[in-house]
Amino acid sequence: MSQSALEKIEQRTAQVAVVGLGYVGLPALLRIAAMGFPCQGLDIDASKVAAAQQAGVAATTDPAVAIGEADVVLICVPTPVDENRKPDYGPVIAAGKSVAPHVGPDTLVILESTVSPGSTEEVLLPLLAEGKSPQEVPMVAHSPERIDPGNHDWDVHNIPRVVAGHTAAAGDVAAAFYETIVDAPIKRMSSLRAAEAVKVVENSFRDINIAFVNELSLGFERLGLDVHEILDGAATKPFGFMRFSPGCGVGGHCIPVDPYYLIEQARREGFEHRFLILAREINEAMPGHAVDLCAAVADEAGFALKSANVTVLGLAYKPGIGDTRESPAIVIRDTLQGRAKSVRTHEPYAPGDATHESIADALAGADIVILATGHDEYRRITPQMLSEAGVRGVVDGRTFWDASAIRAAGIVYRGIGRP
Ligand code: SAJ
Repeated sequence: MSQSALEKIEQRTAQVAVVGLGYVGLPALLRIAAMGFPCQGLDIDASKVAAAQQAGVAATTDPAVAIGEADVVLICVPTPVDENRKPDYGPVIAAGKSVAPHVGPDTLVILESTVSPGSTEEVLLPLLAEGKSPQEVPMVAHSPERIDPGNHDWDVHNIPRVVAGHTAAAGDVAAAFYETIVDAPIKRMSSLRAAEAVKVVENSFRDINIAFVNELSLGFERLGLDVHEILDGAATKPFGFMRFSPGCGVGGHCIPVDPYYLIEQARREGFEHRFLILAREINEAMPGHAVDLCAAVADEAGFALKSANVTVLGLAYKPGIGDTRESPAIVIRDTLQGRAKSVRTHEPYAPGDATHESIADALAGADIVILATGHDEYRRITPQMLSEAGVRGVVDGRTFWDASAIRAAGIVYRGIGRP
């Protein structure tokens, strides 16, 4: 009798395939290989396959090669939203179709992508079961990924996981698998839907709390209060408060996206998540507010935004990386292009996406500088550098610079949530 997937996992002889070699799949594949499992990566993008191979793991664009002998298959593909903010299951559907012909009753397929409650059962499982008798359908589980790009303290090896199977047996095998690759608690959830709900709740929690401090910023600008001082004060409370930072917007492929998976699913069931929707509206309005602050700075400095050369520092959605997906800085750049005389950009982690590679060149001749991404590289920009470049106004989108030092240099300063 062939060894069961559980026995193979315990002996680390289970063949593991990882579908999708992006910021989630590649670290997972490397960790699985490091734990001694024979494994293969699969991606539709040959450059991602090459990157995995260069990182020392096997990878291919051929599903038959990657999945053919697999006992465990992880699906780690994107789950974006479309231009109407509707969940886009295209990558999950494509991955399910590429996996389906090569899996059988002894294979465990785990969806790690962030999806709304019910999706593993309603979207993926039917694809895997197509053309198969009930006895031939693979085991299916869900364990939402929790990778935080750029975070060096927490990654796939030490982030706790939640997991559930569409059957108890699938859940047992999935939990056993994660217990071999993760040095952290693995929490069994009662159902696939419960496991799916955990992730969208985690990220919706973050989005609404950022919206809270962003809305406070808009109010405090009018009250002449510095929201950062207030939040620092509130953060001295040792319990019952979690500090978030206001800014020029919320980007990335998680926080501004995941709430829509819950909003749409609940809407289909007749419930309107008014609070989640409002939080999204507040956060999506922040780039526009940052551009309005550019106009306010121009007015105060005695010129019009439409005659100003503006430099946008940062295009990425968060510091220390070059990922510009859903980035507020991109919205700021594009909005300014319709309101300023010229717009130049700088992005140290994705120079090819920007107009200027050096900070000095990006600053030279700028009337207004807006800091949109809080890259550490921008900490060395001094009021003197700004003055010498001819800068007359600054909008600090991430509360990054010293307002009084910039004002002392005769430069108009406005910051999100600052007087
Ligand atoms: N942001 C704020 N204020 C904050 C925190 C973030 O404006 O207080 C903005 C950031 O500038 C960025 C966006 O929100 O534009 C998202 O920032 P993020 O720190 O949440 O970074 P992400 O998108 O990489 O979120 C990931 C998520 N990980 C997964 O989805 C697996 C999220 O669940 C994590 O909570 C987050 O990392 C984290 O904790 O760093």
